[in-house]
Amino acid sequence: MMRKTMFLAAAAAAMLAAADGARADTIAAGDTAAATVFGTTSIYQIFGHNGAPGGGGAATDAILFEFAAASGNVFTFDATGLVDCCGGVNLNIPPDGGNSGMNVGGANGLSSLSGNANIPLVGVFTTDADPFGGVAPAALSFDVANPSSLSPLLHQVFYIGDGHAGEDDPLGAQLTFTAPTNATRLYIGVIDAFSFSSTTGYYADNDGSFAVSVSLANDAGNGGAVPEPAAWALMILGFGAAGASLRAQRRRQDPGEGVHAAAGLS
Ligand SMILES: [Ca+2]
Ligand SMILES: [Ca+2]
Repeated sequence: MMRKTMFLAAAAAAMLAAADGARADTIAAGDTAAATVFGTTSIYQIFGHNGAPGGGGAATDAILFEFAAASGNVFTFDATGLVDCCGGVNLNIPPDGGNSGMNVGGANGLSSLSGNANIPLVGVFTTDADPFGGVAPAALSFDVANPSSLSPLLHQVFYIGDGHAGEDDPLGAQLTFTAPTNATRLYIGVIDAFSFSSTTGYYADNDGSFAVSVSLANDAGNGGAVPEPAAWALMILGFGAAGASLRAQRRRQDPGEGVHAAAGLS
């Protein structure tokens, strides 16, 4: 009996660890950390959920950085490297994204994202609570040529690009991203979909990677804000509706890898 209990406890712990993704770095104010974001790294693949519900093969887990909740947590990024969209194509997409627009549907409780480039580096903030089944916040839209400093909402996927103002300009002003006060997690990854304009998916045919440097500073002293229970209650509301919507989307879309490859898209 004792052995069985211990085994079950160990198995549960292993499952919890696996659900958090392939990699989890802790980052403190004043620190800089490095990560490799592959073309296959779906921003939507968090807490063990499928990050490619639109099809096109399996994605890899979003890269996780954990940090202490506080007001004034400001992240900055430097990203370099190249990916490609669809196998057999030369690596030609920088962190700011490729030369056509996108309108990618959200998944797993995270918002959609649209903009005038495709497969850019993106991020999203969460708490330690899995957003799956919750109502995603409004979608953001970005313009590569007109980036701005942002204060994204929890679960609101946002454009990072190379982390600097202007298109493919590493000398451009550093962009700043202020985390929600109760956020404890930053995920980074890329974003993709069939034709860049449907339910997120089609990561498996991407090649290459971005080298990303992530820095955290706190501009509000040692804020030490406490996560708000009210936020948890809000996330629990509407679980059913969002789940039903996601299932409906999965049924409608999945044109298949062969169709996708022939189109030479996404
Ligand atoms: Ca840029
Ligand atoms: Ca792709």
